[in-house]
Amino acid sequence: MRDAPVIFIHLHRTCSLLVLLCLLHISVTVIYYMIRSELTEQIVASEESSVPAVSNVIKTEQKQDTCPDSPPRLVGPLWVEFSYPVSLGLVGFENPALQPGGRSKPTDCIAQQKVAVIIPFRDCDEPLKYWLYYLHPILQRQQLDYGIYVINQDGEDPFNRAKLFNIGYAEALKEYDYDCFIFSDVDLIPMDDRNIYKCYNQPRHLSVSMDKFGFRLPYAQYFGGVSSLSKEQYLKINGFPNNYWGWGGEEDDIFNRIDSKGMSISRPDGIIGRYRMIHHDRDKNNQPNPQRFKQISHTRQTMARDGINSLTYKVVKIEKDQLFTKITVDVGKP
Ligand code: BGN
Repeated sequence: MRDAPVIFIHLHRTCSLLVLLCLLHISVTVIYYMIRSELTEQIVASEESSVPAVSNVIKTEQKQDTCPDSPPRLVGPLWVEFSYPVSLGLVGFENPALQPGGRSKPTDCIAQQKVAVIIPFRDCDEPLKYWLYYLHPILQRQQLDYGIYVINQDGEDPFNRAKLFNIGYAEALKEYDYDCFIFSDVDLIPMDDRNIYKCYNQPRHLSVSMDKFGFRLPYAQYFGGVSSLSKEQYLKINGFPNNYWGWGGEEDDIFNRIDSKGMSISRPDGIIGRYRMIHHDRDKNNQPNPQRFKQISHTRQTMARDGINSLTYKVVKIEKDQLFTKITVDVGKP
């Protein structure tokens, strides 16, 4: 028992030594990390200060030219058929570079034009799948900076194709500085990728040779199916009419507008301009518009007050799919 204090003193000393060693270790570690973080900050700072020089070099190396008039990857005539099913999943898988909303632009050159493709729509999911399946690869080969806008008419009132085009124009411009607009039916697929979906120095009619018309124009002034107008050409004619409810006549009104402003129609030749139409049930709410004969005879009087300057509508929903932007709209009533 006499030894107990001695043992206690020994223990006390050993513990003190251990505590001291521990403190020493902690201090050394803290100092080490402080010095290390100081050094890292200096390295990062010196790297940051050298960033502009490095990115300048990269920028100079990556300076891109405008894409050529004849895109190099075009293949010409295309095999187009609708006998096998396609899914949106397949289209996404085959077009991995697409950005949300069905956007794409060339990576190796600067696109000549920024193109919004406007598709009027109601209850036609099947044709839309084929349209996306065929058109996305074509538009990418054509080296366009483009986006796809599907404008879906809400409700059961008669279909208003031309007003949906106007809405597509207005909505697309809210998103990007487009300078060219393609107005396309959902069921028309080009059979040749040399039929370039861009704008020309006159309003363009692209679907000149459709299978349903025996691969020829139904009449010389026909402007239906697929067409393109630059922003400038579109504004010159005050956009499209808003009052053609149901089937027929609106493209004749658009032709009259173009004609009355002294512009002409540009077209590809009958081989490059070939199209296949996807067969589908006609919208039950798209009966022939009985007013159309009277309406097209007055285009020149009505066009200044009926068009993009008088457009009213309500957006019901905007959906961003990987392959397209779908905008559901309330277009009002006849
Ligand atoms: C025309 C229609 C177009 C239609 C083409 C092709 C009219 C206006 C009165 C003559 N025009 O006759 O809307 O796209 O046929 O089907 O009906």
